[in-house]
Amino acid sequence: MLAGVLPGIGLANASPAKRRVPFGAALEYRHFINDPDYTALFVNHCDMIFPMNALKWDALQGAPGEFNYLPAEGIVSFAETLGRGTYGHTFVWWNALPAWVEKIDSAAKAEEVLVSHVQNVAAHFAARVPSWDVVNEVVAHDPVNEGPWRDSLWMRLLGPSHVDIAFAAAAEAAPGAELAINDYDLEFRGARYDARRTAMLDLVRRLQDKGLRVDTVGIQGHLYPEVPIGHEELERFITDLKALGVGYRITEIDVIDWKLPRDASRRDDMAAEHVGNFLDAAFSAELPRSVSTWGLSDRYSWIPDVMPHRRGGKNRPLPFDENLKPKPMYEVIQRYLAS
Ligand code: 9MR
Repeated sequence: MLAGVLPGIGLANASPAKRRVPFGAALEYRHFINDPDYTALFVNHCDMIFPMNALKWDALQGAPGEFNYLPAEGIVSFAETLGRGTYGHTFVWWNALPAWVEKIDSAAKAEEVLVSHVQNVAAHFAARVPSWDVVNEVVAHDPVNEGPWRDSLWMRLLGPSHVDIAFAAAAEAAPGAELAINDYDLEFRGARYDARRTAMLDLVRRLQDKGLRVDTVGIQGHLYPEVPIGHEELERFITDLKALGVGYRITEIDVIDWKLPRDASRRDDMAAEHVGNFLDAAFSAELPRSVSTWGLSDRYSWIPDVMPHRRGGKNRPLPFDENLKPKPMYEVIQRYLAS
């Protein structure tokens, strides 16, 4: 069957090493369909394979009530066929909204549409997607000056209660699934990051006070080598989550290397070292439920579009290079995950 899906991928290669913590990566549908060598890398190295963009609102419900499950279905059933895990990213986000949603201008309509989106998507995948990022990036970028909640259409129309509404709808529609809050900039040292961790813990408590279940926090892990990891701060954050009965996953590792030296091998070493510092801090608090990277090879990443390398180099943010060869970052990650 696999050969039919992707010529050239043999099942003989299809069993990644045994790990104490599963390793996953986000896969963009376009590349899944068009680049079999790239997709084979996921087959050969990932315990979890999940849609990068295909489960976002704009991909699923581009027009009201018209759901397109084909791309997400393709990746989820690919993971299933291989016996790998998968992950649902994401029901509610400030970004990736279709124009018809952006035009909603009343709280009642916003709530109706949000609940029906969650119900429809959760019911479609039922138990096949075992974990969902119920909300993504709802903490303000800078909670000291603009927080604690991030501005979004949902925030403007429904206020903080949009998060409660999303969690209540997800708990009902996906009763057996793990329910997560996913966010970035939770791992660094500094006042803005302290405020983000505090806002996240407050958000978890808020949901719990309302009787809503939160199972995990996703720490994205988009790392900037010029920003130090807050070792003690991250450890404390994970321990505080644990005290609230909440676990964590590392969901979107990549290294924003725009300010690193041009020399590729030096850059790769620095990126790997930084990922190691991050994992060291997190793992010393508690093992995550999984560690995932945002893509797998430097061939495809969002970083060159948003933060291109400043000295004219090509960005090298991921564990495998453009030619699908493992880099030091891959070895470092596997060292933490190995049993
Ligand atoms: O990498 C993703 C890019 O391909 C999409 O165009 C973009 C908008 O949907 O989202 C990017 O992924 C983001 C993720 O969903 C949430 N955390 C930050 C990621 C990088 O921007």
